[in-house]
Amino acid sequence: MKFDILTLFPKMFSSPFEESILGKAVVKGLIQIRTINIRDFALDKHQVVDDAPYGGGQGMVMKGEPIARAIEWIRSENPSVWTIFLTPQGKRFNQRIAQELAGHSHLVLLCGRYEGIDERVRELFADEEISIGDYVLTGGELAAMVLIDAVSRLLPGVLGSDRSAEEDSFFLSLLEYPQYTRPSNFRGMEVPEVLLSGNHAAISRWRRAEALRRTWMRRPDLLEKASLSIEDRELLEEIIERDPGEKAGDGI
Ligand code: 4GX
Repeated sequence: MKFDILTLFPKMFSSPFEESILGKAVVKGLIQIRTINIRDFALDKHQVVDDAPYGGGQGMVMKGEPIARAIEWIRSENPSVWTIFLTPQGKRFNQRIAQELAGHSHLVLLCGRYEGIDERVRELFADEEISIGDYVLTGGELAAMVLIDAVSRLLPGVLGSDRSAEEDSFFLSLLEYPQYTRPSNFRGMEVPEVLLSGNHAAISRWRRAEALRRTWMRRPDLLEKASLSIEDRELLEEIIERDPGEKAGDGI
């Protein structure tokens, strides 16, 4: 998978893709990340990329021409790229969208700065607009990094084994169960006994019950969409009977 990032701050992207899992994916050639400085596509002597908004008001707006030329240059290499603008006005990013994007072979991510981008560039060039959440960043760069991280880990070979694709769709409906590692006693707190029992059926049941408990307490909205087995429903009923008052928003 190829990612082309259009930005005024290409240096922001160096270390996040040099470390750990994504760093290895780059070295293995599973992902290619290229930053493109929008300023290099400005035609004037001073390489101006922003200007005051028509109609007046605060701040600056990114000019259309440098961005248009940068995108046209990428499209001249590969006409079938998918172009994404990161903006709070976009559709909210989630695991389902990450999975959809993982099906593309080449994504272009446009990172806006200032008050935004000339509307005509959006109309002409955006295939999709995505927001990573309802808060305001100083620019689209961190949003692009979040998207690349979430998409890359879905690609074959990026996470050591071929786990997770399945676990991720699972994540869409339930929160994860709690994890423990050595020592078995940490600051006076014991690991739940069942995890030391070696009884794999009992461990699976306990983990499923804990996933259901956490989801009920913290993200009850997810349970409405989850496909639950008859055993799940029985476990959940027990959980709700035992802790009816502990649900998030009910006063913890
Ligand atoms: N999820 N920002 C973009 C500049 C901007 C404003 C309007 C286009 C239109 C954000 C987010 C985000 C801040 C990135 C404003 N560009 N991006 N930037 N939340 O807050 O993606």
